[in-house]
Amino acid sequence: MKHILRNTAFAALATLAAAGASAAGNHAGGHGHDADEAIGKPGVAAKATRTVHVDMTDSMRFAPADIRVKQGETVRFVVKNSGQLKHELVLGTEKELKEHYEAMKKNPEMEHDDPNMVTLAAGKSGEIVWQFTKAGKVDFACLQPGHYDAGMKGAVNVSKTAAAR
Ligand SMILES: [Cu+2]
Repeated sequence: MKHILRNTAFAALATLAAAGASAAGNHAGGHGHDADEAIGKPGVAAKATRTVHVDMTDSMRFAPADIRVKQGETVRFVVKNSGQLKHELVLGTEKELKEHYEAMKKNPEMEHDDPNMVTLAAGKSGEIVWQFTKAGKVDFACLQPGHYDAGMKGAVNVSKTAAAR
């Protein structure tokens, strides 16, 4: 329930943020849900075929920033914040990440907690379990104000498998 409320709050903020630029809006085509599917879906931990460790630092970098997976694979990301600042890893399309980032800049206190992201205080670790259902590129970024601009981003390259074709 909490999760849904937060989502709704974010959607409202994102809409407000977008309103200035394009009053015509994004709602006509109902693109919101397509975008979610474009990057895959929340995974089931028991089905994870791989664990990928990702380190986040105050030099505004993810290590590794380039991750390769196979289509259909469920990956358990174990994310560690090795810095002194708050960092996060958010999976999304580049467009979604940019929109979300702009909304966060306007509302730095905004809290969010979705299956496609993990926000971590200094020294903390957390997990994302995600299934990559479509071949292509899934971006990820830290959306804390200033971090994305500083280059705190990366990509998951999802390769097509014979089985999934
Ligand atoms: Cu960061």
